Amino acid sequence: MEEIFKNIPVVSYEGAASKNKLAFKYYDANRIVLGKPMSEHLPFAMAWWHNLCATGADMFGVGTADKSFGAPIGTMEHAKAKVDAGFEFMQKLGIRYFCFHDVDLVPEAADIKETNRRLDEISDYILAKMKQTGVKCLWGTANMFGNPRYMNGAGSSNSADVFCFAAAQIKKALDITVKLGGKGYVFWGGREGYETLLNTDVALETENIARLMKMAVDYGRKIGFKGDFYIEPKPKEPMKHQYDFDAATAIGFLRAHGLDKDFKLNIEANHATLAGHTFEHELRIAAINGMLGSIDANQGDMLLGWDTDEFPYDVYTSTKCMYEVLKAGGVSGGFNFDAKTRRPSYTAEDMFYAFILGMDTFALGLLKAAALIEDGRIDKFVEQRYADYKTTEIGKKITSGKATLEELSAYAEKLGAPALPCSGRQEYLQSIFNEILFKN
Ligand code: XLS
Ligand code: NI
Ligand code: NI
Repeated sequence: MEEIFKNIPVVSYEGAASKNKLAFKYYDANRIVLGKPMSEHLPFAMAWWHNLCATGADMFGVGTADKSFGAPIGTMEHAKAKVDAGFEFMQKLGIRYFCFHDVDLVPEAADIKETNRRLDEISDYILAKMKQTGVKCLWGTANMFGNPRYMNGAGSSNSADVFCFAAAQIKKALDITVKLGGKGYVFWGGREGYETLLNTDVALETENIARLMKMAVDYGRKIGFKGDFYIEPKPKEPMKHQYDFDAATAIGFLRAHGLDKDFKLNIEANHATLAGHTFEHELRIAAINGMLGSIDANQGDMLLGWDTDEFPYDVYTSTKCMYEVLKAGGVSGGFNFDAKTRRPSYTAEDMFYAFILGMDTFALGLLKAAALIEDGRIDKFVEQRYADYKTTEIGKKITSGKATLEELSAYAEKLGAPALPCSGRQEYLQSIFNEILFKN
């Protein structure tokens, strides 16, 4: 088969001193960090939709990038050309996983039976490539937001026929995910949300979403899917009130509907900031609830305020992310670059530069997070800050869950007034962070 990215060699690690544009400066797959190779800490994935489909079109203009890969767009020949391009791309970068929506893989036909036949055909083709290359599937999902039928959402649609169509798409996307050995299956709420209460039954909509998810779990388990289902929280865009606003909201929803044993969360950096949170906050909330599943590794732009899906570049954030991930003992999923090159970065080389940037940003984050943990000062500070609950009788009583309000009230009366809590030392801790970030 003909090489598609002819001017691009296999990208390898050359170290921070290298000036080679097509080399990793920090991502050294075999380097051992805290007892594990970098590649195991960072199971990176390519998002089919951004990398192989998106051309840079936005609401003000058409695409700038040519993603035809030598085949006519909208044909099965093009679908296969994307597979060829994607596998060559992943191999050249040492990316070991991919993620997909059903409609990223094949052009949708007028009749779902024909779309499904196309999905069978393309998944055979992908499977053969996976066997040849060792590349794996991280997760699959169904696009239940693009087609006009989903104008009111999928599980949340007012139309039972649309609800059924969503069920059909999920069933097939699960079939393909299982066929490709995917580790996870994602529900991103898409248009599951609402614009105005004047026309919306929120109770019915959210219950129906849960019903659809429950059916997906039942079917998935029936066909042998052993992985995790994920909700990917996002607060806005496209809808004003998205039902999976953030990690805490999604966890509450999963628990309320008895879905928490089968589901974890897929946390996306850009969605976290849209929700008014930091990425690390969302990761921590997921982790402490046993729900940290997978990560959509990208970044937003605070000055724009929508889901800009940029490649990760901010090392402060990747360090804080990896700190959470290391503390949580890793992720069962991976790091999916749900990211696209900027519209003016439209060439094939830019696709590679983007992944090199993202992979190096996370490699640096991993190294710096490991250094923060090994340094230990921040951990120690946090431990001491809460020492009351480990060392004093009253503190221990509170955390044991045995204290009563009357007892604590009597204790407080005896105190007169408590001393101020110890200093939070934020600036001192931030200095440590900088010191470690910029130390060679
Ligand atoms: C959109 C989401 C989407 C999911 C998969 O904002 O990030 O790309 O990751 O449907
Ligand atoms: Ni997103
Ligand atoms: Ni995403």
